[in-house]
Amino acid sequence: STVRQNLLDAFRNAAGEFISGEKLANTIGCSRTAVWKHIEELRNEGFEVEAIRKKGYRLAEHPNTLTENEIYLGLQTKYIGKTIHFYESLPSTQQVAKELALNGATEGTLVISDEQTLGRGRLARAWHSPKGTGIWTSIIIRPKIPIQQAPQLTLLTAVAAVQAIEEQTDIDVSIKWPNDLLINGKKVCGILTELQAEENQIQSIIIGIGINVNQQLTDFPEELHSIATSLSMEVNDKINRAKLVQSLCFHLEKLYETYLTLGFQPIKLLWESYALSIGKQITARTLNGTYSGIALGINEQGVLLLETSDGKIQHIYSADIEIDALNR
Ligand code: BTX
Repeated sequence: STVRQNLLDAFRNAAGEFISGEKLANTIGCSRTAVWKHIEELRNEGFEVEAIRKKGYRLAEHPNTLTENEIYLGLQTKYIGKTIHFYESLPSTQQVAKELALNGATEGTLVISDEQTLGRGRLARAWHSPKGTGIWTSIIIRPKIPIQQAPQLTLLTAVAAVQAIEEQTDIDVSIKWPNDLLINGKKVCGILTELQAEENQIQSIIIGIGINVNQQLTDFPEELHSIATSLSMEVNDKINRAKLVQSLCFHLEKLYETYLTLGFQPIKLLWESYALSIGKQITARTLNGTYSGIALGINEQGVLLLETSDGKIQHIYSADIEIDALNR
């Protein structure tokens, strides 16, 4: 609710100092009883709110949980993540975000679930999303760009996710075109972008992001043991998921603003600096066939350019790529 958000804003502005109940009621525009009721709810969620007579209230501790309030409290964005739809469990956040987008949800609306029972990757593949361990989120954006440029948003999101993970963990992450984030060759994050268009006009893009955060090896099904990893497994520590979401929103908004004002070029440069496959011998499996060659880079559209042994340049729009063993 907005009262709740205003309360969190007030605590955030107070930066750990006390605020009187009266002042809270005034800035929020509600009764002191209502303030008290919302503070009780925050306490039930694990926030530690100190109350001292004559001084008022102070937010002392945040819980290390993933809740709407916890995410909102540390958010440093103008619109990405400002509206949060949090769920304990969902089949897939993509589906909910799509429905919200069709019903006019504002740009930056974020859907996040503590668990997905039917998480999806590309081509209807499954995305394993166990409870309480990862970030399973879908974000709605509404860029006024031609449809054929939409894949650029996948690459932009990959850069944002790398920056957020590196900021929160100090781990080096690399990107495998187009949408995989890898740590030491293992997948830690996947991105799925889907768009809704009408008469050749983009209505919305749903950016789906899955980040493996606090899983241990046994949380993954057997078939993922050799290909997947989590941030926690890499740093041997628990990672604060709410902070990571905040950081993701922050970097996503910054890059998106850059993209809208300056175009894809600056994003392309950043993306290439994290990309794993450029200049390497790769194999690309597309729906129309398999191609092998040297990955030259991406073009202005975000399309992968592959030089095959006969010197021809293939444009790869969508594929699974493998970096050939000898030159990893
Ligand atoms: P993708 O098609 O590139 O990758 C899917 C493949 O990745 C699977 O076939 C499997 O081999 C492997 N995989 C499955 N789960 C995991 C995992 N947890 N970690 C590492 N590897 C895995 C990638 O598609 C796009 C994933 C997007 C997920 C987000 S989560 C929020 C949103 N909601 C939703 O349903 N999907 C998106």
